[in-house]
Amino acid sequence: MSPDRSRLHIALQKSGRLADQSRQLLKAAGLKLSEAGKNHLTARAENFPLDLMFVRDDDIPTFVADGVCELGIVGQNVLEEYALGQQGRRFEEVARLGFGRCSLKIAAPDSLNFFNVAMLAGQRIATSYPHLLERFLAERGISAEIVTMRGAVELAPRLGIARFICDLVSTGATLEANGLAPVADVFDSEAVLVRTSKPIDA
Ligand code: PRT
Ligand code: ZN
Repeated sequence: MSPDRSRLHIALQKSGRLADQSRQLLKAAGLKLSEAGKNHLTARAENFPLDLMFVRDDDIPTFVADGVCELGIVGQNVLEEYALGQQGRRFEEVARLGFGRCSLKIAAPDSLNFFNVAMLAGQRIATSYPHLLERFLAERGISAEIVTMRGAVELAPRLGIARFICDLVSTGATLEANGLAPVADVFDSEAVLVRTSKPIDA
């Protein structure tokens, strides 16, 4: 199904850390949004030819890269991980939005007194961002085993799955609660507005 090209389509996170601020941003820009109920996957702007699509943040790069949505609001971490996995990007960053700030960091058990990135060689590192981690390691000539987990990455050391983790951090409270401490920065991120660079057929 190809979208109605007389209207713009923007992909937003349905629920989660970016959802409220993404909608607030559109409202602050003067758009009147028809109130979407909790289970609605789309909404319309009443005063501008714009449709909103509420999806999981992980799906936003695909929607925008494929041109299903001309625009999207998503974290740079999700975009970059997607681009590295696809060996290319079909979207352009239009603006940094100043919210959703976080940093992808490597963390180690807080009992570790000394850390140097070379210590990652030959170790297992659990992450939901295997491509970003792989690039970080490759740039430093380090060979390590990446264990991909969809969530609960902080539990990996305690479960004996991996000694190190690579996960998003904002306040650091989750790491601390799990006896972990940040030791290296892999990627800094914030929410961005992206547009497709796929040619749109009329
Ligand atoms: O359901 P859906 O797939 O859409 O959502 P999600 O669960 O995948 O993502 P969500 O809503 O958790 O995060 C959406 C985006 O918010 C991320 O892709 C980041 O760009 C951004 N963001 C900002 C964060 C954080 N801060 C953050 N702290 N995403 C996740 N976290 C997690 C982190 O993974 C860890 O578990 O929060 C925990 C750590 O928080 P602190 O404050 O204890 O350090
Ligand atoms: Zn997600």
